[in-house]
Amino acid sequence: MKNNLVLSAIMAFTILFQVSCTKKIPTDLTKTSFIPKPVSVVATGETFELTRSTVVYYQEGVEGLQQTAQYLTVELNRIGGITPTVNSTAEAPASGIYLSVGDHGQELGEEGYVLNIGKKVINISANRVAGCFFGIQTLLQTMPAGQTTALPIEIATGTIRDFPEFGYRGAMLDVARHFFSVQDVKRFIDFLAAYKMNVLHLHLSDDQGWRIEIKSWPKLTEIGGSTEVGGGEGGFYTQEQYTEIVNYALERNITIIPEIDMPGHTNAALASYAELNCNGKATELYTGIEVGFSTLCTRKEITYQFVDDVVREISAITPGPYFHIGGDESLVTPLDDYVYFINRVQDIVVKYGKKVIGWDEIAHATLVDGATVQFWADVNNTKMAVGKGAKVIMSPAKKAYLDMKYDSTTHLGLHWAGYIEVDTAYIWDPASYVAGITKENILGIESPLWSETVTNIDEIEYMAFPRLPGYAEIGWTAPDARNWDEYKQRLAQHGKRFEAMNIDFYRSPLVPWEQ
Ligand code: IFG
Repeated sequence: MKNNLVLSAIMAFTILFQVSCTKKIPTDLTKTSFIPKPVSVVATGETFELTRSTVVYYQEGVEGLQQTAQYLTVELNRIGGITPTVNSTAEAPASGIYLSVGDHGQELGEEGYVLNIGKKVINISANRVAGCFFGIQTLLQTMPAGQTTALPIEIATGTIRDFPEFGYRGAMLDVARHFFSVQDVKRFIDFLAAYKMNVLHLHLSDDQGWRIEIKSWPKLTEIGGSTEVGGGEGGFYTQEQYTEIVNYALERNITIIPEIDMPGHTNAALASYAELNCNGKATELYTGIEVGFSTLCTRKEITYQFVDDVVREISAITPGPYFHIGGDESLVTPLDDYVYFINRVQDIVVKYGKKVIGWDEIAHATLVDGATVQFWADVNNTKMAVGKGAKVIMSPAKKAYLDMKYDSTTHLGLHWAGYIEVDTAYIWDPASYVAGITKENILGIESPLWSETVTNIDEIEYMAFPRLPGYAEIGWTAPDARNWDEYKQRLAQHGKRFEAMNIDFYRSPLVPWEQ
């Protein structure tokens, strides 16, 4: 009997010893594969234990901080199945997770943060609530990506001080060539939030589809929203659904920028209203992928009533400061008509309180104060725009177009701008990409995903991952702190995160994905 007891004790101890050895307790915060790479990470070699009793506190009297604390609890529930209490507090708690806002100096700016992980208290503090949100994204990357039942979640202690290189870090989703549901757009927003991007540009209209309800011009969606590339059923967002997307993005510190592309890329509108055509005849709906064949009638007054109504209605439900007027590939609009049109449309956008963004071709017009051009292909347009006082969003097709194939074997995407493997997408610096366009001229970076060949969320994921985190890092991390050989090791660690989020990503052979 005695021997059995001794044997059982030895077995129990052995199992306990093995378990404690296999569950590596993290103590070196600098070993975490953060993307974007933070400005500074200092480890203090201990461990914070996140348990069912961990409380989330937020500094009382700071607008928006409670919502950010709620966001954190939703994420903690997704990861660890815990439902932390959320409490406001006048001062720092002795334990738990604590969000606070204070004066951390000019260097941290509007989006920087300090993440202090102590043994008992994790404090995320910033000049603004947005900084706390981005600090949460960093904290989440110290935890398992997917659902874990192994509590406590152990987090290595230390201090991270961080702030972004550019204030505009975004992606564009073309919902016109192929339509994507509100749910799909929200999932795309989740991807942007996870990597500290803060802009989603929605390409809401094109030759193949009109995707946003305009109450004063109902046929834009009744007819213009009724199909898509390939002849599918298309679709559109009601203004209520658009507002749902805007609010979902706002909760994640993401600004929605609506684009109505004009005067070219307008066949869906021209098919919806005969009077918008110079010959007074509605065009046929178009489901191919050619570009440059359509134009609004730039010398008809009804065109400007149309634009005024569209800009007014969309601006009224867009809290963000920008309205994107497109302006690309107006190949059948005579230049003087194009310039006349762009000049008038800019005034309409300003009238409704928004700042103008346009593709780089709008540089041919007289740019209003505060106008921004989105560089995609023409260096001379972009330099002309800077010469007229405009800022630049860097979206070089050769580097940043998410619809470009990875290589010649990629079954989705186009390759007119070249193949963009994960290294090509990462190894470039927006501030030196175009001679004469410097950091001072640049608002930031945006990676457009055009959807001629992309038809559903799985295909969106395949084209966006793993390149999107690289664009997020280019927008956040200083160029001298970025290096492909070092980055790819961190990216490899995020493969597990992509899997945990059920992201159908391209397993590039250039990345040493962790098995
Ligand atoms: N260029 C067109 C897009 C799209 C794209 C596909 C811009 C600004 C090629 N315009 O990029 O509408 O067709 O890669």
